[in-house]
Amino acid sequence: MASTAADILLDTLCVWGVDTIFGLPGDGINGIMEALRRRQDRIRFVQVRHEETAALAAVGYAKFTGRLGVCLATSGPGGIHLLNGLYDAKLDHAPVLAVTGLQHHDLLSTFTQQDVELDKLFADACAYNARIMGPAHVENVVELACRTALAYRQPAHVTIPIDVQSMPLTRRERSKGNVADHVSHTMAWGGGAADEASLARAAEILDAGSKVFILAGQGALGARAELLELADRLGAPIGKALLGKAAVPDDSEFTTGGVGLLGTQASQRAMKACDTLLIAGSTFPYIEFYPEPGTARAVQIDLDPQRIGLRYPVEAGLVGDCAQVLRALLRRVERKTDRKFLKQARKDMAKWRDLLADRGGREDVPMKPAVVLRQLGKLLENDAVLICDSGTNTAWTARHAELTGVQSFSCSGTLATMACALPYAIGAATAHPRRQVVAVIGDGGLSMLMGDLVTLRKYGLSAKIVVIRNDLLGMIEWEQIGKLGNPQYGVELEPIDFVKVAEACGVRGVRIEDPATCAAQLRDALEAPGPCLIEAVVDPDEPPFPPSLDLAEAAHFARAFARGAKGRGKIARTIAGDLVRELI
Ligand SMILES: Cc1ncc(C[n+]2csc(CCOP(=O)(O)OP(=O)(O)O)c2C)c(N)n1
Ligand SMILES: [Mg+2]
Repeated sequence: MASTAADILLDTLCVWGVDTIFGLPGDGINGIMEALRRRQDRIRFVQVRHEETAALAAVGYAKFTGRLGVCLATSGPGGIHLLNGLYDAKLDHAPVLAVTGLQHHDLLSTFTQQDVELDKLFADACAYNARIMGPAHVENVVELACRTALAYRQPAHVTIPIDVQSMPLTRRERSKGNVADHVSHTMAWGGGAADEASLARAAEILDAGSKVFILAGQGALGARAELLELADRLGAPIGKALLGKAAVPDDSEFTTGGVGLLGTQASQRAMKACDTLLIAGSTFPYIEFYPEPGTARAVQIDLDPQRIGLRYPVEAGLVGDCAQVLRALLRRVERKTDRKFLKQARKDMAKWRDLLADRGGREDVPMKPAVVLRQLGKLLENDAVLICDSGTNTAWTARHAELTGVQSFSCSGTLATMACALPYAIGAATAHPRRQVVAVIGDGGLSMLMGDLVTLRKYGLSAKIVVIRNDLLGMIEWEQIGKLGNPQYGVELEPIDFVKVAEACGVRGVRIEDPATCAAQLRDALEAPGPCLIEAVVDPDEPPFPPSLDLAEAAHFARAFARGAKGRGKIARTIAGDLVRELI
């Protein structure tokens, strides 16, 4: 029997090492489903309940493995549902391939049923985007899609008309120039080494500085030993962008933790005070948190030359793999005897750790979200995968869940989409069935895609889902009040009993309301085999901001309350800054 286009598609994916596809069937991909059915021994099809879950699960899979994440959706609405996940892949540089169906090749663009030209729709999201025109077109296109996604760490997309999927490849299908077997399936990577001249300039800049700060991002995730050695050599504290949280462990004496709004005061102080900045694999987007332009000399390491100088006027750009470039720098830079800057950062960090211990040890009821995340951090296994969603839950996780050992972490960093955490957990648990996978998610975010709790059950994925329940689109309320000075509007959520939802999906559910039992309940839930949903009922009035507000922020609160914002007394009591209490 001659191979069909769908057979060639899947055989090509197999050659590229794909063994897992997240998706949901539909009449626009039945040809591909049939080819999948016949390859169950080689490719695992993970059926999800929403195509957005499929795309985000593929992103999670790619982020936690470095391998190609693959999602599959039917023509029209199924494909459209993938889009948010593909943008997540684009913005956070995850290699993802989307495969979709199109209507019959000879009915396309005739207002036929589900006639959505998905290649056009995905044009902005995907680095490679192709419509397959016949069975002889499959191998070269799919090969290029896989290669592009991996090479550029971007989403790629291939769409195949439903009738083409089942067409066998015959000799007459080929055009003369499309010689059979003319493409290679060997993946090749760039050298990853920076050029000599830039390395010499970078070493000169780092040697000249007396207050060096290292900003580590996602690109530095594989460079832990090198970062720590360089930090020691230069007496330089390391601050971490959120996607770089696992670059060095939070308990290292060389890190000041996170940077930015979700970060620590120790990082902020060091980043603002440094005279030399080394940006290692980060394009952390909040430019206002960098040193004032002109106050620090800067060096940047990035795989992508396009990204050099994007956020700060660097004097040397080192294009290459972080670990390799850092090793090259280590061969060139001197050890600094002046350790004052590092000492100050350590002092600031010790103070910050005291504050975290205080915040995470509170016994108030309703429970403070920091209590949950602090305990959770302590209970994570040495190689756990930690995921968070978008909202105040991001702030609690970023600050209070300390990563140690060889734990991994990610979230939707740059797109910051809600609802990524459960799909990422599905992707991570599928890829790493023996690692502990824990996802922290807001009640708003979970309710968007919670049908996929049942996917954990269906595939026996032992992920633990921690819902931070505040019955609120928390982050938005704080922005309305604290950033704009407006009373809150449209942010209250009709309560959902997530324990019951989990149980209805065949997943164990646990509710934690009391800080006194939080640690023990979390431990039990994490230790129990199989998936589990942990609903942590928290104080909705706890602000996700740093522990002190500036005058402008305090004034926003005062203005919002003067204009009728609800919870004046309660919110004022929970805000650490005396300024607010004085103003309202
Ligand atoms: C898909 C999507 N819609 C809207 C937003 C804007 N947004 C950011 S955080 C947030 C609130 C999230 O609420 P919840 O999931 O309950 O988390 P919480 O802030 O309460 O921790 C919203 C609406 C977003 N980032 N993504
Ligand atoms: Mg919420």
